[in-house]
Amino acid sequence: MTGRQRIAVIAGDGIGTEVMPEGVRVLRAAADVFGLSLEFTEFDFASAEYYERHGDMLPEDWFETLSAFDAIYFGAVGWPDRVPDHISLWGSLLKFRRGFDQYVNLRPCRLMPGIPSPLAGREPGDIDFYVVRENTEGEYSSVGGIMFEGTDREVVLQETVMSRTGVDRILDFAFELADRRPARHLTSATKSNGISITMPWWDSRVREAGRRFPEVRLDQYHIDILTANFVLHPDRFDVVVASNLFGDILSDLGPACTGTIGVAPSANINPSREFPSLFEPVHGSAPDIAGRGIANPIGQIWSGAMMLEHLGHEDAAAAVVSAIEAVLAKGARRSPLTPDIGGTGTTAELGAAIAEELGA
Ligand code: GGG
Repeated sequence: MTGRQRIAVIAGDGIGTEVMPEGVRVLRAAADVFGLSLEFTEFDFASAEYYERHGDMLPEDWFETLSAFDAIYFGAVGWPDRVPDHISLWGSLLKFRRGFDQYVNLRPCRLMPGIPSPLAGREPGDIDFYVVRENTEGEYSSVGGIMFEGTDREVVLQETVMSRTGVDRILDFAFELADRRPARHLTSATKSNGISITMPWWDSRVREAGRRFPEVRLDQYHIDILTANFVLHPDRFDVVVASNLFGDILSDLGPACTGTIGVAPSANINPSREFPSLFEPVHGSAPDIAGRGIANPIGQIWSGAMMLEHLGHEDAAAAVVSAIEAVLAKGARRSPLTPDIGGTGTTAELGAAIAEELGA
């Protein structure tokens, strides 16, 4: 038993509000089984509804409020019919990532039992890699502007920002992760022939960092051929590191190769632990299926397992992942799998089956 740990729960928008209760259900079950003291506090901000009421995605004191927590458990944000997408994202999730210096976005990509890969002949174990995405700068910069707006001379400019501190620290994290894994293989994604200043510079920082990790085999790819290789040879990857935009794209493509993005988790980590880290599924709010109770809750639940690990509960985290695998392995005839993975189950039924598998 450790001391009480406080978790801020922000369901957000769309299917975020449907998968989040299942994530919390499984975390409560894990807390019961492993004797953990987890306290959950729900917040309604970072949602279209909050924006419509307050004219902003977050309250003014969001930073002080959330700083008091040990971790943030997040659902999904975005409802383009109600709030322009860039306002919802920049007004919430990107503020958290930057404000809490969560410079690592860690996204595991694993072919799970019971989920047929769209790639022929792949079995669980064949696809098992991490995407390490730089999370605070890069192409997601707010540096730029519009001149002569609304006229036929309109000019639009947005810069990519790469700092030595920002790039070196994400590369170190990726190399350290690769160094701890049996394959000891790191792949770096850029586009250095076309993007001729920032990307060759990233490449040179990768080679420099590589000298500090001589045991790690380093590959450097252009992003275009790398995406082809994700589909053709996903078994060739172990740890993949990329800029903010490229990492975002790769971490949707990777899980798609494993059958569904619905199971993919992510951790937005502040490695210094000065501020809370944030755990969220890779998927967005999917307004097209919101309200139907059919969203896959596994990405949310697996993100909860990553949060448990971050909070020091490795056994509980491993048990949650094993429970997910066990429920999936039974297949759609014996488990209430959601439609994206071939079943007819609901979000709540799948969440309950995983909690039950934990033995709570
Ligand atoms: N749970 C993830 C989520 O809500 N994603 C919305 C989105 O557009 N995210 C972009 C990003 O992760 O940078």
